[in-house]
Amino acid sequence: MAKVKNANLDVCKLKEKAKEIRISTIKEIAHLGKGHIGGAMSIVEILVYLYYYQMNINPEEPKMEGRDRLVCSKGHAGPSVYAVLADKGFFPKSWLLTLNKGGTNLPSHCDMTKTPGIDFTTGSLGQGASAAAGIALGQKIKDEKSFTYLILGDGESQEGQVWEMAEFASTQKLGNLIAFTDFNKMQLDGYTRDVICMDNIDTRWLGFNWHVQRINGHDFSELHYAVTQAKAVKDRPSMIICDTIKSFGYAPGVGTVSNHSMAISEEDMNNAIKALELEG
Ligand SMILES: Cc1ncc(C[n+]2csc(CCOP(=O)(O)OP(=O)(O)O)c2C)c(N)n1
Ligand SMILES: [Mg+2]
Repeated sequence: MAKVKNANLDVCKLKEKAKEIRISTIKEIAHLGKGHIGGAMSIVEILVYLYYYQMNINPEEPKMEGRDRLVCSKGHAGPSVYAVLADKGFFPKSWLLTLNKGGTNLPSHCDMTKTPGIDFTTGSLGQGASAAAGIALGQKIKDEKSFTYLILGDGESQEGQVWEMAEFASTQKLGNLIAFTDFNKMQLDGYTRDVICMDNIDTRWLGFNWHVQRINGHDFSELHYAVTQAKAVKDRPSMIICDTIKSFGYAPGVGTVSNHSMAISEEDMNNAIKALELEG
């Protein structure tokens, strides 16, 4: 994958932001005691690139007409989405420590009726895909210049609903729909390869006539190149397959399939934050 040198793309700043978002995410989950650390950590760079570089949004007016939308269809990644939304100013950062507690506005899975900045409620895997295609079609009918960004899990992509959406979105020529697959090779309690193998995921999307790219999902230059290419394709939706590491940045979860939802103690949290800060 080509890397783009763009004077406006400050990779150092984005990396610093990704580290901050990881720290906030770990704190949220540690405060609750347990949560979906693995899948939240693997999409941090995708979220940071979109929210801090690409998306036209307004935290003062979360439902602004004509805004870009993001549907995190793997709704269990809520904690890292919330860390970003709080940092952008959609709601006070103090809310982060209420994650999934009684009366919270930040449930474990994304909920558009509770959290400012969440564009669609997700958690039932596959459904966010259809919602995103519907939103993108609406934008197209209204002749908006905006984009809909969709984040799918690789385990989630075993859902038949995802492929129904794939067919629909290409038939409708939704050039304004840009999807990412968080290809971290793991799902709830095992390797994706051992459940329904996704090794041919690129050719599957190509088969549904999507524009397909494959990148390192933790590399901001590659993300920038891929999204720039995707935005230029007007007659087809785009899929950016992101090779990622589940639990990236939270070492106790890396390399183990028990990283889907983990207990995080105060000591674990402090060690993880220290490790991230030492990274430089
Ligand atoms: C329709 C549906 N079936 C099952 C689940 C339970 N579930 C939650 S997360 C998950 C695994 C998803 O794997 P993947 O999409 O790879 O996401 P990752 O864990 O890598 O973030 C499952 C099976 C669900 N939320 N929705
Ligand atoms: Mg996965």
